[in-house]
Amino acid sequence: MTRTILHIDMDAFFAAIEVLDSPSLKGKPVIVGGSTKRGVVSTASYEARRFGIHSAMPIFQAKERCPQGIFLPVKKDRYKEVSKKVMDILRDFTPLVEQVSIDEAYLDITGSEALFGNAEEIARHIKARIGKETGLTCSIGIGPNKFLAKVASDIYKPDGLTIILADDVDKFLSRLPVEKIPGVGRRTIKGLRHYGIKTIGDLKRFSKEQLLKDLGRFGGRLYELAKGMDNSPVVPYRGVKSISSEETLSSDTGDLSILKERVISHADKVAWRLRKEGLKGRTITLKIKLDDFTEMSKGLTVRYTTDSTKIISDSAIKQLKDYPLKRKVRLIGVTVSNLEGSKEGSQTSLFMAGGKKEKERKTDEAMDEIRERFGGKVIKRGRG
Ligand code: TTP
Ligand code: MG
Repeated sequence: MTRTILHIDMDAFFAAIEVLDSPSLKGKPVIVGGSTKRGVVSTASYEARRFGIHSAMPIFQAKERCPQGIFLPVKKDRYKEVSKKVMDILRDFTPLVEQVSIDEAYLDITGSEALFGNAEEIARHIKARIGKETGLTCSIGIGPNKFLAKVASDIYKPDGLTIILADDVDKFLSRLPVEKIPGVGRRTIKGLRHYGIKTIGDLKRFSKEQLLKDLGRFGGRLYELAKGMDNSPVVPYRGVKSISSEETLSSDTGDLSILKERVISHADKVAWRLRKEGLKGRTITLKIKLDDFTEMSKGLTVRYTTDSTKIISDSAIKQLKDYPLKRKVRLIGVTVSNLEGSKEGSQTSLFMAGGKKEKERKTDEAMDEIRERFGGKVIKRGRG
């Protein structure tokens, strides 16, 4: 089956956030990195890169190359907060989002095209939303697999959008230096140079047996990548312990009917992701942050693992009703934890067979189908 994979990589991520938070830095060489004597550069703005500054370079060297540079310490928590916002936006397009670093993710949008337009339209849509909601730019690559999508996203940066069509794979790869292959480190490059291999095109002159013999298993992988082949799946929620959805409300409110509606919407999103991933959870937690920034999150453990929209939203609403709201709410969300795979025939499947629960499952399935066909925006669940 042909797949459509997107690879998204934020531009000069840490530095771009620093510029966002201090607009006077715009257009200046900004270098973010360890502030100790032996610190290294985490990243640099594109202006600073013109001085030859790059990630992992010692700070003292960066200072020599660019004495007028603005050197800032790493604010990891702030970058994580923005990263979360970006990943949440991506998950609005498909639950098949695999985050691979703080600023990078793969999306499998095979089959999502009917919802949001073709791959290019989806990518433009994503860029627009990230721009609007975070103020940052990203680069996106589109290809028939993860490897090609990743290669594509690196071709044009910043604010790039590059598509590798199946017919153009050879053309794209033949001139690409081998170091652009993810996982190819200095040692492999040295080994490849030994055989006069500099580009991916050069790799293709060698047989699979030869590469396997000289480079071991990685040689076999290189042989496939050189042909543009990569079957590795997009694996969302790798080892995750919970799935959640939350939002900072556009204005603080104490209105229970508004809060209830938001809880249902977040419960629905979480349940949808669980179902798409073949996961079920036992603990449902309502998270609330009040306007004085105090936070409360209460969990409720249900008897059987579930992925049902109704059970999750009912439980979260119960927690909302039980909570004495003394102030206005600033943030609200729902988390499901205590997860297990639903395909292993858990107790729930027995419990679900027949009766009311069966009806709920059918409603969920019907809703998922509609959502897949027409997009998440068109269906809103009624209040349960
Ligand atoms: P990258 O995506 O590699 O770099 P970047 O986002 O700064 O720039 P580009 O536009 O080329 O994508 O890494 C993401 C963030 O991870 C980066 O902003 C800082 C951090 N990082 C380090 O802390 N150390 C490193 O060696 C690298 C490569 C990145
Ligand atoms: Mg980046």
